[in-house]
Amino acid sequence: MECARWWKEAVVYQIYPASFRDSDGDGIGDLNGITEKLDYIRGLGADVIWLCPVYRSPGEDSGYDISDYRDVMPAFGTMADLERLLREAHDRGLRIIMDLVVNHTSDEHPWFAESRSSKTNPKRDYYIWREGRDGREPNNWRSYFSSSAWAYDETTGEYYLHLFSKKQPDLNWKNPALREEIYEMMRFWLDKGFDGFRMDTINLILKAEGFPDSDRPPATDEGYVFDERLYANQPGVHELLREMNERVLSRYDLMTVGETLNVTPETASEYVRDERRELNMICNFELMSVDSGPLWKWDVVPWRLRDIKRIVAAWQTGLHGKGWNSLYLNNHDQPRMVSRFGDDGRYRVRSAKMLATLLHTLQGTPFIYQGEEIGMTNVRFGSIDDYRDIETLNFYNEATKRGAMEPRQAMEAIYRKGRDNVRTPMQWNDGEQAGFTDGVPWIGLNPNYKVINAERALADPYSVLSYYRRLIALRRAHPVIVYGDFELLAEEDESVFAYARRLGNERLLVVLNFFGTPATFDVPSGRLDPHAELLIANHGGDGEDSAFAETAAAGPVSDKGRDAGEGSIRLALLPYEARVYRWS
Ligand code: TEU
Repeated sequence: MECARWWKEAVVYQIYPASFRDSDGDGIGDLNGITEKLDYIRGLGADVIWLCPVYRSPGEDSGYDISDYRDVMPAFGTMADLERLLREAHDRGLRIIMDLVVNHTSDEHPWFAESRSSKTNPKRDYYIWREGRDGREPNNWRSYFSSSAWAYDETTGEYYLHLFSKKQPDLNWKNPALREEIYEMMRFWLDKGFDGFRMDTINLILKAEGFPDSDRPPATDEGYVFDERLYANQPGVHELLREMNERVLSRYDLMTVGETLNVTPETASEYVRDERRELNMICNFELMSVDSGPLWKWDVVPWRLRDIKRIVAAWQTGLHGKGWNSLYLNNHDQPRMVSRFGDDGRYRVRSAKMLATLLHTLQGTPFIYQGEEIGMTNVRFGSIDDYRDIETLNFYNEATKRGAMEPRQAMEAIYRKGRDNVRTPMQWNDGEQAGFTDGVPWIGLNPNYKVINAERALADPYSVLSYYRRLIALRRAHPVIVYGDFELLAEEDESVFAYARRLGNERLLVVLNFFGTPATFDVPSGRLDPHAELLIANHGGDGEDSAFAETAAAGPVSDKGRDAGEGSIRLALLPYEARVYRWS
């Protein structure tokens, strides 16, 4: 049995401040805008907010390039606004975790200004500097945001490492003075009362010893190789996290979530097992790569349900009893879940609810990304000039300049995978600028706000939002959802994802039709009690199959399932239907 912790039972709501709510009409979301909407978040049932970076930043990578860790981005407001947000949140029983971005800073951070000024500056060693090799970069590493991971700096004639953009130099975590500054900065926020951290790319903080070349073939004719084996999970990273835990984290009652790249359930457990004293939970990417080809995420391939099942099951069973995971189907870096894994046309509402059912009936802490709860979708802007995200723009330039892709093809990839899909403004109502701002938004709105918006969702008992509220309430009511074990059923079934959860005598059966065609599912014997209660189902009132919807209302199994012989029960499922049964 897992030991109980508040952060295991919590539901997190992720806010991307620039796109949430603009209170002062400059077109950029802000802190006072978030404060305005706290009742909305509380009303949903969430209990923690993850605030994406709000620190001072030149905005090269939307705040993930920090120039002052102890100050607030002026476009978002002031320190007083942030403190008020925290107070108002706490008054409503909501906690706030901050984004901790300490793999790198902005190149406009004063530490970097000093570091680049001379080879003998005391802060030289806060970053990673190397001499070139034969007039080129020190090695063949490729950055996450295209091209070499090294940039040449004329002042001293050396290169610095940047795993992300050139304006995001990597910090040197081997330097104890640097670590001390970071721990001090963490205490600064925790002493203000913040409730923890989501730690950006935290398992990249040490790089492969000696910075060896990758031996993989280069992806492009530039010759640079993207090789996470050399960037992530390097020896020594656990010692550093234990030091951070000892010096800072363990002194407070916190929630800590490490964004970890290139981990398996096994390597992930090393970050989160209780006795390791490192982090509470991690966030991993395996599910997010099911629709990517081997080269990069822009090489979009269809996902297969069997991969989704295999990955979910591996994480559910692999970490059970060993450590905690976060659950998400989208975030500020990933496309909208309903567009990616569901159907954002005819079955938008039902498929969004089906995916939400998955998210909220697994073991782990669910993370909801703003707008997901009203079923917001990907966007298709007409021109590359409408896009703002650095990763997207770099990809477009690289792919089209090299002639590797036609512009149209590159745009198609962006429509599927680009990060701006989730960065369009939150759709509050069907009025001017969707109620996001009185000014001109910094990035275009998704034109579907007339139909998809929070005001409408709040008024509709059958909306995606109403369904999220019910799911969240179920998590509170039934410990089996949080603490139960997991068994994958009917692994081979090509359209239905089904699993059982169990805690003591309490049982759940979750059945999800993942596609837009009806399906039948024969429940393996013993996995559904004929007197089980239908805890929640996702159809009815969505008008998406009017002929069926009202007749197939909730009720005990015996009303709905037919006996498929030998004691097994056959369920007939509507397109994208989700059902959760419970008994004890
Ligand atoms: O993301 C880490 C990361 O690996 C991303 O580059 C991810 O692979 C990519 O966005 C998928 O498209 C974190 C932050 O979440 C992201 O917003 C930042 O850009 C990045 O770190 C650098 O700080």
